Amino acid sequence: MIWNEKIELLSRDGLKKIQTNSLKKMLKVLYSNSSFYKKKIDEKGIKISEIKTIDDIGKLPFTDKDDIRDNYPFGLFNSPLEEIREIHVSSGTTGHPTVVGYTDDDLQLWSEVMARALCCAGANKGDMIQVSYGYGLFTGGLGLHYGATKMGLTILPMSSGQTKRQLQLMQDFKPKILACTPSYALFLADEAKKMGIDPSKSSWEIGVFGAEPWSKNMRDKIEKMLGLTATDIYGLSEIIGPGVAQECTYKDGLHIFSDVFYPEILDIATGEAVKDGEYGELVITTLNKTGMPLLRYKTRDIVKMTTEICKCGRIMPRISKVKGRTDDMIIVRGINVFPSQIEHVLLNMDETHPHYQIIVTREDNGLDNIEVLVEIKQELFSDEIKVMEVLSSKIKNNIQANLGVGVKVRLVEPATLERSEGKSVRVIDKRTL
Ligand code: DLL
Repeated sequence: MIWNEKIELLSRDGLKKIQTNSLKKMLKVLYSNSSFYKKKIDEKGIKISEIKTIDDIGKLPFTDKDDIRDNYPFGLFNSPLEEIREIHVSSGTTGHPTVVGYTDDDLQLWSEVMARALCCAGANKGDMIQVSYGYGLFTGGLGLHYGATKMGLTILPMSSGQTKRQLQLMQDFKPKILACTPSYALFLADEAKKMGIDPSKSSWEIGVFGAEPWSKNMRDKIEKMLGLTATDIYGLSEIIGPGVAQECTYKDGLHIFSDVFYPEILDIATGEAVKDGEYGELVITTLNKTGMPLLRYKTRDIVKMTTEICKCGRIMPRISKVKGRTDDMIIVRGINVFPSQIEHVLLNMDETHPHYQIIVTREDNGLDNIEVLVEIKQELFSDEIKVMEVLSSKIKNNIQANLGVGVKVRLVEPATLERSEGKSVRVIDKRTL
């Protein structure tokens, strides 16, 4: 089922008209309302009247995560605070987290794109969905919830965690759709086996998995273990949350809802548009948002895009699975982690040097682990295990409090971690993604 046939099956020309009109309208609002964007556009030496069609978008300035962080907390909001109905927060690089605000209209828009996404994944009105993304400041839980409400699904708002209960209620209520991170889906399968439940006989027929990178191999494994069709959902808080792009049941790329999120794929070195089918950084302009509209937002996600029409009939272009990032962000258990956050913690402690290394591994059950190797100061290094244990748990607690995800800490003697003359290797990611 296609949720919005008028838009999703619209001709290329029709789509272009909508994109052009929305961009022009948004530019007018931004230029008169937002001192941040007025300054950026003026600095670029361009007049908004020069933007005649969506194809002129390349003349406009970029926005990046630093702009959001530098204007913490509400500096990029383009509506008065009393019109902001909901706020979400995701991890920033250091210090400030990334804050995003939604007006009533934005929440409607989010529900609309999420309803499209759920239909794309194969959901039908009246199906039951188990939402096992975290509810709260993370956009996963509520984003899925809004779309499912709009579509008319029956919602089991589990949030993340409570794995035994998730499995128990799956058996009792028989939901057809499971929405969670792919790593949690694997974990659910493993835990089911431990409870004596055959996961391949689960009631779930459709998976809506995303928020972290996952490979085709991982898809095969999940599908086999849980006996369902696993589709990929992509999104980021800055743009709206989940619902930016979604795979249909042909599983051949994610349809990006480009009437509202205009995508460009740019060469990482030159910033120029790449050809159809070549990898580059995904840059998105939100064409209709009011709470925190963003112009040419650099997602730092590396994807390729095709405009070939999909077998499902949808005209919207498709992006590939995310191949990597242009920065050093890693995603562990659905939580975004920047090495600089760990550095920040270590620099604030007297006992440690800011020399560290992060090792990320994936267990057979699909769960990711972070181990942080930390150099401590010579004078504090002790032969007494107890002393070392106290220190290591202090570091561990500080890092966990900052990252919001559990880590292991291994203390190492000063000057044992390899120094580099160039970019130091902070992260060793042993996962096959
Ligand atoms: O992860 C929103 C989301 C929730 C998407 C639920 C899908 C499902 P953030 O926490 O802001 O938002 O993290 C955004 O996560 O820039 C990508 O690097 C990564 N990411 C999101 N979806 C995928 C995916 C949510 N399907 C960052 N594949 C993005 C690979 C993904 N990476």
